[in-house]
Amino acid sequence: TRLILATRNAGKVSELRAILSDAGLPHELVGADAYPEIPDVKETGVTFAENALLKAHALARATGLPAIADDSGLCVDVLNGAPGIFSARWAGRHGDDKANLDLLLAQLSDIDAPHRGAHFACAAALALPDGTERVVEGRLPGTLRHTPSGTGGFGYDPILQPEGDTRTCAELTPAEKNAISHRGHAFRALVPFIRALTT
Ligand code: ITT
Ligand code: NA
Repeated sequence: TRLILATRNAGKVSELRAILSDAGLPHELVGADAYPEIPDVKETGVTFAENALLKAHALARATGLPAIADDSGLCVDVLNGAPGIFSARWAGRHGDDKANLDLLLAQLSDIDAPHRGAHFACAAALALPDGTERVVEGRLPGTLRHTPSGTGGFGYDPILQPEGDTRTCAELTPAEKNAISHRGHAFRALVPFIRALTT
């Protein structure tokens, strides 16, 4: 079976391919870029789960194939959960990882270590063309560094230090990150539903 990955974020696509192939799914995974004629859906939801479902339903309806999507972001304790669902456009331009990270660091420059708690959150959604849906969530708790470190991953990885580790997410190998990440947890929880509903 073909399974469409409803994302245009290259960092997510590579993580999802690894997570889903480690889970032994027999599906052929196709990125949304294989369907350039299908417009991106507006992320009008107010939660990660709502946005993930919006993206998955839009692509399932448009392609007639099962689709999976993720909506994810960084939730900072001292900012009451912001940037949250606005993580990809925190500095204004959608997907400008460097500007987003620089702005967040500037906003937190006066906050000292004990108050720099944060977590990555991910909602993983499956939608079928007939409207069937499943959505699950995962988290990665940690603290925020004052300066970026590491070159792996994407987005806010260079500043999030996972609980119990001394490195940032950008200093982990892809396999190490997937083992503990919000996206890893969420999609491993979605795998049984993918198996049951699409194979
Ligand atoms: P799609 O909507 O096409 O999937 P997107 O990048 O717009 O791609 P989101 O709306 O879910 O995706 O925004 C996610 C943002 O949250 C992303 O741009 C990063 O800034 C941040 N983020 C999510 N997961 C992350 C991770 O594993 N590591 C670092 N930053 C992450
Ligand atoms: Na989003």
